[in-house]
Amino acid sequence: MTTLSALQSWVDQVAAQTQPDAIHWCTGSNSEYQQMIDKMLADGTLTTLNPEKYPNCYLHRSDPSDVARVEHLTFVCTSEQDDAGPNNHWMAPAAGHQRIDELFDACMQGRTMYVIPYCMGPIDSPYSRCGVEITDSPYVVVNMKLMTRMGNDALQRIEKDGVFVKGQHSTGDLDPERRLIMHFPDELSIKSIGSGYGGNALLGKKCHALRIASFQARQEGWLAEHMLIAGLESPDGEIHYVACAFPSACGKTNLAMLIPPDSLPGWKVWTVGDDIAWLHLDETGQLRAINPESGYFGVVPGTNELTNKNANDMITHDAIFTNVAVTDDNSPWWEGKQDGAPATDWQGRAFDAANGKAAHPNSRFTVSAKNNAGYSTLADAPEGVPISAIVFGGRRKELAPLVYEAKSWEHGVLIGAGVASETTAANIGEVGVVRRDPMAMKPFCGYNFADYWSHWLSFSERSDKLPKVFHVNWFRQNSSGEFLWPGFGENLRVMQWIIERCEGRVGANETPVGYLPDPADIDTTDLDVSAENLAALTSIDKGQWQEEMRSVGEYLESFGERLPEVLRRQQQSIQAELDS
Ligand code: GTP
Ligand code: SPV
Ligand code: MN
Repeated sequence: MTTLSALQSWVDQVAAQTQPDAIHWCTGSNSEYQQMIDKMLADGTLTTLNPEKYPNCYLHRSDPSDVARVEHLTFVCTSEQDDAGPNNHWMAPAAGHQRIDELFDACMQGRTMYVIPYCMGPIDSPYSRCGVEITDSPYVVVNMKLMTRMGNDALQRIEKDGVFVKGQHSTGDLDPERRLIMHFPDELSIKSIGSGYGGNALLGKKCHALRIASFQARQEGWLAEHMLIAGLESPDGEIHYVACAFPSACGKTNLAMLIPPDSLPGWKVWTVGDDIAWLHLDETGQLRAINPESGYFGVVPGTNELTNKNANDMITHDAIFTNVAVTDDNSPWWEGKQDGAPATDWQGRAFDAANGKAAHPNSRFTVSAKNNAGYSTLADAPEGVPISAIVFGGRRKELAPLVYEAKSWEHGVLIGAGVASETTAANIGEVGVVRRDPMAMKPFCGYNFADYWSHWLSFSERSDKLPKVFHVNWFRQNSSGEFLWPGFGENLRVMQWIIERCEGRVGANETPVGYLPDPADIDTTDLDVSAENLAALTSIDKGQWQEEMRSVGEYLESFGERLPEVLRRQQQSIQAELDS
């Protein structure tokens, strides 16, 4: 079914191993999508949602044990353990293959094997990279159709390029004891079994576009990052593009689709991407970004008309919902939805608050980017968009101010390396525990973080036009657990300050940890935040920061001799300044 013998022989080999009843090469057509949907409606994998209110929307209820990524079962298999680093679970490649291949043996008997050629990035972009996912899950096929450029066009490019990332996936028996996600960066290959969930199963996304791509990006001089890309259009029509790295379920989709508050007339926000950015220096030294994806796999809870109108609108048609609740008129329902009430919970049981939330906290929507009213016209541009600012962020009740700016690129890399955030339901495991999540890439960097930071640092040798670097925190709380900052659309006020800093139009207060805004420089027109809260949001607590910088120092040292000296010196000088 392909002229590329490397692809045909790999497909043959996987078929021989997994023994499917049939093999289907995906074309990416709309009729193929509908065929897959119909098949899943027939076997109960999907149900139809209210066709008047939610046309072409479907609900998938996953196995209750299969609702999130599984970092503890995710491995990077490099020949040397040090190359994967302390930030990854590691297995030697031969051992990794052996362990997972046992699970793949004959696992597709009675099933159809789907071959999905896909292109991450605009089909005609030099920055794009292709892959082929083999899967026995029609749910994966339809999600890949919504999320990537998939099918015949991608296959043509693969046949032309001659290179592709191999992704082998099966849902297996969904037993968490037989679930593994393995990456073989040297072979450009991924093997994943035992899960049908997004990041574990849609191999173009986290497995390819972050773990494998970050590994390739280091060798080739670019960056693959867990970042949204948004264009912020000011009333004079100028658009500044920003790339923002926040950990999973910490606000990327929401910021990428932001609707400005009424008190900031004339502003518009355009979505280029909501989860992943591939960043390259162009020949002038300008950093440019493409979004390798063409759809969204977003957190449902909290989405509504007020928090994220664009997302709320785009999921009213042609969307797949996973693990949400359902109302008695068969509409999807989730915590934070403004209307209706749950009749059935995410597991299909009659809703009972004693069982916990109605929708799973990590319930997700899948939609094509075409559904987004704010989709940027440049999202398909092969050359990507120029980046004015890089913004790191985390979910922190305490410590981190609303916004601060790095004093240099090197300082910015330290800020990124020191990002910490409360864990969320996007991964199976404890929620709400603060952990280091450098550049929001803790679960996604395909190699040793120490080498990754060296790679980041090397960009200042290659360009004198790098974007400014910032850190934001929308999640500060008071002692009663209330947010100090309203967040969502109001975050534009902070992004405005960031743009003004990039343009050199506004001053800032210098502190040892970075430049902070003067509260008077944040536009607070019609904003309901007390002067006291704003002061707390725009200042640092010296004692807490002394402790934080010590902890960042200890964390960095845990990477041993690979830690770049420049980063160590950055940390030490800030520590010394705080201690003086
Ligand atoms: P992934 O898809 O997991 O990578 O997550 P993401 O970074 O795109 O997170 P998303 O925008 O989906 O937000 C996750 C949760 O945080 C949702 O429940 C949002 O409603 C909530 N959230 C987003 N932005 C804000 C904010 O500014 N303030 C507050 N309080 N909550 C927010
Ligand atoms: C995340 O967990 O960061 C996500 C969802 O964006 S998943 O694609 O499952 O990784
Ligand atoms: Mn993500």
